[in-house]
Amino acid sequence: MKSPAFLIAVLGLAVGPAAAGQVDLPEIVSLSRTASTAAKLRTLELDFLGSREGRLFVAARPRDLARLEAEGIPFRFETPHLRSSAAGPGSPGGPIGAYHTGLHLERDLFDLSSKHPGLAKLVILGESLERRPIYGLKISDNVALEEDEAEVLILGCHHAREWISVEVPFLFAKFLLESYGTDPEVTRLVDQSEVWIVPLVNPDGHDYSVRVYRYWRKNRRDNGSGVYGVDLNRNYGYKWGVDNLGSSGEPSSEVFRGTAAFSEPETRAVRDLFLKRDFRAVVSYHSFSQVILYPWGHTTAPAPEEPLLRELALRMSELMRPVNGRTYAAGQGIAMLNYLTNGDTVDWTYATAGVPSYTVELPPIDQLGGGFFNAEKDIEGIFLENAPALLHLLQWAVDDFAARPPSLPFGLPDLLRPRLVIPRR
Ligand code: 0X9
Ligand code: CA
Ligand code: ZN
Repeated sequence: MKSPAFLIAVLGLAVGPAAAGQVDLPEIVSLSRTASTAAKLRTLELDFLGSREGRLFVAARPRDLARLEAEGIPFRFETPHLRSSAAGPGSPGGPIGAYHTGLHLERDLFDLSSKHPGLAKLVILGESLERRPIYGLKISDNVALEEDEAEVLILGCHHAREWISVEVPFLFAKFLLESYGTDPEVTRLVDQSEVWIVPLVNPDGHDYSVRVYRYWRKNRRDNGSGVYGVDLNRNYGYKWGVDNLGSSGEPSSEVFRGTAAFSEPETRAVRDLFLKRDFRAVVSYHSFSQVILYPWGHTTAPAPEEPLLRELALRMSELMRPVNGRTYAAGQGIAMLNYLTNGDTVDWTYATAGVPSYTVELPPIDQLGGGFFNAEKDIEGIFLENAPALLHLLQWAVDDFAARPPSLPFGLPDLLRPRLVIPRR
């Protein structure tokens, strides 16, 4: 699990303009975690990846390595060890192996919707800063109709480098569509619900991670002075920027919140979909840590109706464990990850609609387990263990939501639900 040092150390790593045709590729290095290195890390603004067994792991480009040397901080190269499980090029699928690039995802989403015309509808929810479409796939019987059915939202890849978080939502869509008509329970659930799947919320950042800098996290907002990116998981509108612990006002920070809530077109696309629909549950996929997190992220105080949030999360975790023997710990953000987040996705969905909203951090559990690099051969297993959790949440939304309607006891003004028009292709 990530340590409290995360926020301290993630003070930002702006990737400056690469010298003509040359990319400054980072190494993963580890440093011993002492009081003096921790203090120096703050000032060095390194890209902190996680900690384990008294060592801090950072992605360091040559410039950063030189600084570490100048500071006399000893470090150890971990790249060869950690890259052994990296996705490599040349495998079937595309330029990043079994993982989807944005273009491959687009192709596969089109394929899915054209193979299952009555069940799947592909919608452009909005456009990224660099004008890439942000796709949502709606899955339901009579998909062209708006029926009064339980709606569930599944999001992936707010953070560019978390490639596995594209694959789980995509594979879940494929699974629902391919099991329809064969598996009676999936058929029942698809008949009685409308599932919205948005596998790639941050297409610009993802593309940058694929082509230029694997560790890119934010979107590609030009903040001026050669500094790029807003952390999309700090840009939502509930308690946005409420303190400098859960996000940063510093543009070069890896957790830069942007200049205003929903300043980014990518978060606006999710917001507009959410406000237009009537979701009963939300899951937003990230990596890594192997945990199920529920609100609040912005405070250590428990959310209203925490018992329901916890009960569902624990049940999801129980259903996941037998698949591959991996345990996803469940809890409130601060309890699991040891740091606060403000302006994150699920705090906003929970505050806005009062419905169970989860951040699922996919495997591995830590940096030594591979960090943001999941082996291609592990994609399927990670999907397979997440499927029962998603199905359980879908069952709850279909069967149990009405009996236990979550309320909004914390006095938020009931947000207007403007009739937003979803752009069509
Ligand atoms: O910091 C984040 O945005 C998420 N972790 S990640 O390493 N994928 O960046 C965690 C968000 C946790 N959210 C809440 N606790 N509400
Ligand atoms: Ca329907
Ligand atoms: Zn993330």
